[in-house]
Amino acid sequence: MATKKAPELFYDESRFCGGCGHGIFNRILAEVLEEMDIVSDTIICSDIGCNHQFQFWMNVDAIVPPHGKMGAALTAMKRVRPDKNILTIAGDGGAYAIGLGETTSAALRNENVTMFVMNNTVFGMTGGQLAPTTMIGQKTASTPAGRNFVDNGENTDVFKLMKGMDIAYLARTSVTSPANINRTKKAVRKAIEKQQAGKGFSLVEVLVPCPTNWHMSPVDSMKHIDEVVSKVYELGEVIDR
Ligand SMILES: Cc1ncc(C[n+]2csc(CCOP(=O)(O)OP(=O)(O)O)c2C)c(N)n1
Ligand code: SF4
Repeated sequence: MATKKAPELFYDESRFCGGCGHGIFNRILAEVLEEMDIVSDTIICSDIGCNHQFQFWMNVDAIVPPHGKMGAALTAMKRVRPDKNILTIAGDGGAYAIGLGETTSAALRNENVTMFVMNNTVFGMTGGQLAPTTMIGQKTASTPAGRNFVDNGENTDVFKLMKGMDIAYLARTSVTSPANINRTKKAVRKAIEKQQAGKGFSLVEVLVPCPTNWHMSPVDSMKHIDEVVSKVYELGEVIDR
């Protein structure tokens, strides 16, 4: 069987935990950047979180702003360098908790930038605490008995807020099968093309596994996304203008 060559912009091996979804997304993004031939015309703004490590093995221009401030940082980057593709890879904690104001403000202004948000339903890097996306009943390091509505509030589906906004593209995908990886790849490309066409803000949320903090095997983590997480966070394109 022919093996697909790794993207050339990888110069080292990833150090994510085995089965982590961030690694799959790194590969997807690297393939899209190479296929579109835009590696040197792209700057990736990375949030603090496990995902930020891509800079240690991907040969791309990157900036890491303070945690959660990607919406503001992307805005500044695009206004200073409108000639560049300005993207972020962020976690759901960074984009939707501490960064909810920056994320939604950039969307409300329809800034011409692109956000890729990895939703693993926890704060991964800091040990698996409750995130806005943690589902009702889900056990985390800070909710060992499971999230409950009275103490922790409803889980946040940011798409409910964003679907009424005047933005260019909003989609949710996953990485649990070759078909879902292909859908993610198409959504990533489409989001970047929206920016290139000057259409405004795009956000692709990707449901990814965090086997370490979910205390599951990589295989069970993928099943968990298909059987549980994607029932709460529905997959699909919500806005495409
Ligand atoms: C201002 C600030 N507050 C808190 C932290 C601690 N911190 C680092 S990463 C992180 C959360 C990461 O979770 P997420 O964004 O979901 O990304 P993941 O690690 O799951 O990919 C937090 C709270 C920080 N670095 N800076
Ligand atoms: S802690 Fe979770 S999100 Fe972080 S690298 Fe490990 S599996 Fe990935």
